[in-house]
Amino acid sequence: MKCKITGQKIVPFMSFGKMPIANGFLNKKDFNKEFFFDLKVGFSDKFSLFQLDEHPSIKKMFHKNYPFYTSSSKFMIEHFKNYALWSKKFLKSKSKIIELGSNDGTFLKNFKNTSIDAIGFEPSKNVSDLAKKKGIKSINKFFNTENISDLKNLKGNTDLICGANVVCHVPNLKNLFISVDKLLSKDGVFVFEEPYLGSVYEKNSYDQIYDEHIFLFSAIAISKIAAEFDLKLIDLVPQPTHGGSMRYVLCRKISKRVKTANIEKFTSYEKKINLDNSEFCKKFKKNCENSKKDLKKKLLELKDEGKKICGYAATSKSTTILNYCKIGPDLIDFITDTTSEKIGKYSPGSHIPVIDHKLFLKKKPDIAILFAWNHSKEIMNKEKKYKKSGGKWLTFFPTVKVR
Ligand code: JHZ
Repeated sequence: MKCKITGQKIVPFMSFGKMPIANGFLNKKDFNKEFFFDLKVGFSDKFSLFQLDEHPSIKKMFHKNYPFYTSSSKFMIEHFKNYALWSKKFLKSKSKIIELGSNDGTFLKNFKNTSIDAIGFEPSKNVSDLAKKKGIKSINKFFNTENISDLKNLKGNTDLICGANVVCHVPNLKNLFISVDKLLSKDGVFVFEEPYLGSVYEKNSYDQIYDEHIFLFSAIAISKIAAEFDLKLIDLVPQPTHGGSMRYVLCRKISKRVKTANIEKFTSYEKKINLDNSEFCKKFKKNCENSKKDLKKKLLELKDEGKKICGYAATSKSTTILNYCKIGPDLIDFITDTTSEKIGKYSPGSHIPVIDHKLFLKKKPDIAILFAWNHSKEIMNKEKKYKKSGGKWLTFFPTVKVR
């Protein structure tokens, strides 16, 4: 395995086994031609960078029918509204903004009917089209040096380049940072929020590791990467999204913007738990293996007791859990979901039927595994009837619990 930045050799420290595309929901007729790759992870000491070894091509992952809509959660709609409000401190009345991976326009719609000129880059046609329908400028392309070449009026002129859950999806980070450099204004900022390695390690939420998440970042890793591209990390803002994310704020090295105290705070914390070097990897591997054993054991016990078990939300994350723990239709009868592209299909690799969320109560499951555990608050609120009728939730991070 080679570091995706330096090209230097890395020895992978663990494999989660053969994995399909996390969002590759499929029909029965396609089971025998399903794509798999070896989900191995490694750590580059030079950049303190947690990364995948192999991954499918980006075109295989982000295609014309990508089954994830940012607006599928009320919490995320609210989150992006607040993100937009927060980012206004970097903007002037006529500023230009570019969002990377703008999906269905949930973030950019907050700049509609303002004097701000906002454009999104979104490689998946279905979600990009939905944004366009809402009146949002969405370029249906990957964000890279080639695809930004036409944006003459944005060169050196963009005050905010931003994204959420996107930079960790880009294998060619070098090209991404070069593209940012071409577009960013002198005092502009590059802001992105991504699942945080510190949270993944502390909660053992290894389900953040799947094909699309090619990197898991920390403050130390981003500081080092920024320096490589003449940028500096000036602020860190922890976020509750996706089970624990971090918002990184970068600007040009020559900018007069100053670093906040959060840089030192999170850097020291990460050093304390060894996220700056590969020392933590051994413990992380052991934690994943234990978590896998505990979850499998609990499911087998519940099945022996004759319980009807289902999954709640066919998340990308659940693909890692189901395939790594070898959980299939023998243990889980079905998974309910709200996304039309997933309903009626089967879960990647594990081949569990995905059914419409509207059938959740009607099917009367005894146990529902909360795969969208990051949306727990929102889901517990709307599923009070399930609990009242005797249904139980199974959660698995940081430990397996049925309640
Ligand atoms: P959710 C996505 O991951 C994909 P996922 C992506 N690759 C990424 O990086 C991360 O986000 C950060 C369903 N659902 O948000 C709808 C219900 O059924 O945890 C979706 O299928 N009922 C861009 O997929 C799925 O969950 C509900 O009440 O792990 C979304 O899951 C809710 C709230 C969701 O993201």
